[in-house]
Amino acid sequence: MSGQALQTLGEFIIEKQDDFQYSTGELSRLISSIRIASKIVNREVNKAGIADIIGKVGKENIQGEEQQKLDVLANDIFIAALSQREVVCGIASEENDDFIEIKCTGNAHLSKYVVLIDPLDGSSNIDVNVSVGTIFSIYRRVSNPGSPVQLEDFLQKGINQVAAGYVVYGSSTMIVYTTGNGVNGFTLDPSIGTYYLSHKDIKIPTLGKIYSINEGNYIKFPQGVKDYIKYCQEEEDDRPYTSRYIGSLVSDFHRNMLKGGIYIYPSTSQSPNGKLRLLYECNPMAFLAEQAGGKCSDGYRRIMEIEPTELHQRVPFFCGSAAMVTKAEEFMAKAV
Ligand code: AHM
Ligand code: MG
Repeated sequence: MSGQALQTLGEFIIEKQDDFQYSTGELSRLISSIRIASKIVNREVNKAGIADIIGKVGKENIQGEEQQKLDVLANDIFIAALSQREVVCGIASEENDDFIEIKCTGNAHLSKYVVLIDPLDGSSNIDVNVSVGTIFSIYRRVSNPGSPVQLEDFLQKGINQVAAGYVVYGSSTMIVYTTGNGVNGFTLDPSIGTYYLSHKDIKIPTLGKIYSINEGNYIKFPQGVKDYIKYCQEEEDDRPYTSRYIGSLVSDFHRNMLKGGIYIYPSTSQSPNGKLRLLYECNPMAFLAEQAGGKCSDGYRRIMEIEPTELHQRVPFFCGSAAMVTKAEEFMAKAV
């Protein structure tokens, strides 16, 4: 039997190390740490149904939402992996009010990277056995190396991202990431705990046939979004489009990346900035989408050019196939 050997994520990281300005290996080590933490979280997510770790922990996060136990666990696992291995100088997590400064014993206070992470997105889906995910975003710090990490290191525009990615804990577990040279996806072989390159150089179709939005909120949507939804439903050309909404951003985004489609979480009359967080969810997804040839905006502006003002800032989100996002923007502009 002949055939090309499968490439593991570990091999891929080493091979790509020389492609970028990060040949010190620091970014490679950081991505390796995320890879390891994701396997531990995967193990916990997989046994959630039997391990009595589902349920509410009784605490609320900064947005006033109830955290579930697995969120807390995933948060702890990623923070431990990143801080113990001394690969970052700071971490901001959707689950923590403030950023964490990594005080290190070795040289790590000189580490130049910060990580922003949503450790377990879509956690309301856990207790019904629907896929959840981890989203991460990596920046170079802007303050002086060696000094304590500052808020300004985290409040950077998305265009400054060095790397971003997500893990989807689905029917298969996958890690999909970019370091600014295209997007690659790796599927976990759970029997040996190894990720293999399975989706090389992912490109999102320019035009898809899927729209993903929580239509239950229709009445609260801006007119431009209502008009775009009607457009998606019209019988004309290649429409109507198919509606698919899991309610787990990573899964909805992943499907649309592979098949083509648009994901929208718009502003609503109750939440003028929508629900999703610019730093933990929208910027990393925008980096991935653009690297795959797609597009992301808040309905008017490119997501990655928005100047962040606070860690937990929310923003309306239109993301996916470029032609579909452009069309939705046209409806937004017309409705103003
Ligand atoms: P979370 O970070 O609290 O899990 O919320 C984000 C999730 C996304 O995964 C998903 O796309 C969205 O919330 C669904 O929200 P809604 O139930 O309002 O449609
Ligand atoms: Mg989230």
